[in-house]
Amino acid sequence: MPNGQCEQRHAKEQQRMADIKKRIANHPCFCAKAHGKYARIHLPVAPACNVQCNYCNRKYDCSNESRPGVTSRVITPQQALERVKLVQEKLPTLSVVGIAGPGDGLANPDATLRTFELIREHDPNLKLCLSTNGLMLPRYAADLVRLGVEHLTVTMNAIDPAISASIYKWVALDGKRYYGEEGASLLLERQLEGIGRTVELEGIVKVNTVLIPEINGTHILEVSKKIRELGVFIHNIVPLICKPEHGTYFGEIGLREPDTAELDQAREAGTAVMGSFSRVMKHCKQCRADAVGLLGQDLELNFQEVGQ
Ligand code: CLF
Ligand code: SF4
Repeated sequence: MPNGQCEQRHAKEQQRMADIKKRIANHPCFCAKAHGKYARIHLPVAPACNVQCNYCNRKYDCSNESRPGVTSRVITPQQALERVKLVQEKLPTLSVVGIAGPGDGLANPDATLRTFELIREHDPNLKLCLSTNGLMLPRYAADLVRLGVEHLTVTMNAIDPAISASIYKWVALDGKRYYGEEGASLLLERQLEGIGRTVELEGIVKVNTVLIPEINGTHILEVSKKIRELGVFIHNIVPLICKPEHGTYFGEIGLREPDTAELDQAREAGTAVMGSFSRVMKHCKQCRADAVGLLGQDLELNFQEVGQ
């Protein structure tokens, strides 16, 4: 590429980063500096899921963003709106409304989109945030951005279907289940397409990757490289949580969790690829699908009056 074009491209990317940094300034997950100051609420409106991760037990919340062992009661979009209004009265630092399960938001598109629509009409200043496995993102990226869902998380554990095939038992699309590498390739293809489309539409994307030392331990760097190329803003590498009592496939076969040194090492390597400290998340609390409050300091609120 000629020098002039290269400089132009670099300047455009710098401008994009500066713009993203402004937009994430009060998002406690996307911006490390914001996490002690701003709170989020998760609305558990999405019970179903369209993939089966081997570290997940469907009795619990989506393990892509939560620790197994806690469950959320599902609520309707209207109840979700009432919950947000109630929390806003008690928590003036509330800046983000997210949907993170207990299944996958986009496997429950009607409830998820309706909830975002109601919250957007109620208060245009609240940031809207969705966490998804990405399978249905190509179909809904435009709807999400149109509704003002500017913050999107896609859980992507590998960019090689031969590796992902050990992580996902099946992937279901339009009424059909796909297994092994076929399912893994389908998921990967759609994750890449969905992320690309969201970035194109100026959504801000985070990728979560579950560090499973015996499966993707040496591969995560490749995920960082790929997502940086796609324009993803931040990489969140979280540890596999896997105990026999969680009733997951990985728990049953005794797959080990990473130790702190392995997690630190993966995050450091990711930082080198992503280009700066602020582009690898290190403060994730793997919170549950109905969490409310500052990260790591969840409030115990009684929601009886707004539909348990
Ligand atoms: Fe929720 Fe996720 Fe939005 Fe944050 S959580 S949907 S991006 S508002 Fe945050 Fe919780 Fe970690 Fe998720 S600490 S599990 S990264
Ligand atoms: Fe479980 Fe989430 Fe995976 Fe679905 S995407 S199987 S809810 S961890």
